[in-house]
Amino acid sequence: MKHALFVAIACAALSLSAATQSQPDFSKTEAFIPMRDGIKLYTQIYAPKDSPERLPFLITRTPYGVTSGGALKSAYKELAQDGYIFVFQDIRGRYQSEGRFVMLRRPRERSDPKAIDESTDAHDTIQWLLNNVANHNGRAGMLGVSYGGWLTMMAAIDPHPALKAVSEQASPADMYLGDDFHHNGAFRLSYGLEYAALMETSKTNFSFAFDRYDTYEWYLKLGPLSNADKKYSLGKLPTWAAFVDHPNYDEYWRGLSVTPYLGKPLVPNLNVAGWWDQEDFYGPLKIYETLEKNDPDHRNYLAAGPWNHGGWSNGDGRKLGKIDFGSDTARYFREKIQAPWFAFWLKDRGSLPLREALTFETGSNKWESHDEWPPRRNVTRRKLYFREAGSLSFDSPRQEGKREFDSYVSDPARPVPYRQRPIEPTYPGPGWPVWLVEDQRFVHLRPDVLSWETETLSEDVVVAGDIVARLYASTSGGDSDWIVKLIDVYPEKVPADPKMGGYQLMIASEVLRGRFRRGFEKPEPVASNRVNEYTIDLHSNNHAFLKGHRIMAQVQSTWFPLIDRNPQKYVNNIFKATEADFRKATQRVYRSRALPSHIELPVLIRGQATKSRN
Ligand code: PG9
Repeated sequence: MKHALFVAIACAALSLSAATQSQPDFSKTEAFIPMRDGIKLYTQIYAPKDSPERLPFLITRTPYGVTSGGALKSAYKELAQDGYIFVFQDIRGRYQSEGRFVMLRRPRERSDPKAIDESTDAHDTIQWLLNNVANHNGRAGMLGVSYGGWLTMMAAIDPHPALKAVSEQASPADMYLGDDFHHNGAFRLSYGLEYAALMETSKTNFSFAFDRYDTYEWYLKLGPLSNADKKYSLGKLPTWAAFVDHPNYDEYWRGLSVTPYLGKPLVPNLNVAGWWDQEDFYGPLKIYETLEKNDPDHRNYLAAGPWNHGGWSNGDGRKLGKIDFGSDTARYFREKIQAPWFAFWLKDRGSLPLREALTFETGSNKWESHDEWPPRRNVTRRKLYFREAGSLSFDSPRQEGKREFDSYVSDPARPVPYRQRPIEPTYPGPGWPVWLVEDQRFVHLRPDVLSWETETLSEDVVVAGDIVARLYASTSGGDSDWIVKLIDVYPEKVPADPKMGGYQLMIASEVLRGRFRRGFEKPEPVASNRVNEYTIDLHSNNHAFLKGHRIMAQVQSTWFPLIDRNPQKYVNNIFKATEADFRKATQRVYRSRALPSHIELPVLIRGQATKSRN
């Protein structure tokens, strides 16, 4: 009976090509692994043939369909050379697995012995593998990117005793505060709509059928969000219906957040983040930060590099869009960090590849090792003030009073595009994965985008840690969005690559929906033309603004269709706003002694080594 479900369809050797001779030959087996409630999950198992040693399992669970071992030649190539029994599994309700898919299924009620969740599915899978697969060493590891990273976290919060190491990579932590679906309460329209359609239209991935290439125009023509159901029946997708029914940070969103479940880390965890992750940058940093609060056994680690979403797992990582990092950063991560990480915990081989946190300092383009993240020693917090005549300065404003401001009209009928049009659908790209590194000159000097810029830097300004923007701003409307972008402006002449002259590279960016300035649970109208303080977390970073460059801040109130349009009139639920609710608003950003809008940077004090090379 034990092997009854073990569908030995295959054992067709997955012979890897001559070009990858150092990799073992794998035999592939397919199985439908039974969970505690009887549901069977489709699983592929790749075991190196004739392995002289007993091997650990390395498991990846996915909602996107397992891909017949392709990862062993790409994302997992370095791991495959080390030798593991690789396990790939479709989660409940997706592709070939039975059961019902639930987007980010909440952790179960532990008092209910029959309850299931992604932790129990991971647990039952590991137990089955231990019982049914030969030549294992009794240990398992787990890794995955994004949804796969979240599934990894779910396995790690209530782990099977054999789960000895994990790597959560770009896992979302909170879908309302900072990951795929909202940022600070502002709805990520294009991603939210297209992802809900991708996952909930059928058991396999489904691309929403746009009637045109430029989705900027499609979303604009859609009009108020209520039309999404009226015109396209999107209300039948559970996630879209949840967006509409839960416009504020309520029990629904709190239940989807992983942070409340993160206590003391029970399994060593390598959190991985990309500085330009267009989907889940908040997540891995938040998970690292939360676990770090209670990590007496030192099981929590962080690696962050110059990558977009999952960019470390494929290719060489030398370039992102037009930005060249001078070395193969993704290959470095896979060879020197990820593979040794799992070998250490699962095979007792080698030593730990990082002390605590390893970050790639962009700009200067080098890896830096830290004993803590964000670093506190030899870092000073400095404010870069918005000043008169579009200047940005470490010197605070001189003028008193409330009359010093810069202003623009934000028009929801003509929203600022978040990337250059045409904005083709999110999937399959190619624009979406690289939009965060796009040259911001495409919106610079638009009348509805304000810019402030420093003089040319006479020495490097290196930031390492958390960046925060503080705006003192007013709107003539009853609500509005505030988007702040921190930009590295290249010198006008870049002899090595003339096309990069004057490039405006966004280092950090974020949106805050004004109604949530005092908290996300309870939105509040914004009093028209009254100055409010808006604190906008621009998250962690490690970047060197080099001598000869300039630092720029940009502020705008639309970022479309990344973020849905704020009607700028206060309505209770923006998903139910009507066409007539949308209106122009005059925005003012103040820059006086009394109202000193600024960006606060964690600046490394020069000449003092806070960090050493790994
Ligand atoms: N960013 C994707 C996602 C993860 C979890 C929930 C919703 C979306 C992903 O790349 O998997």
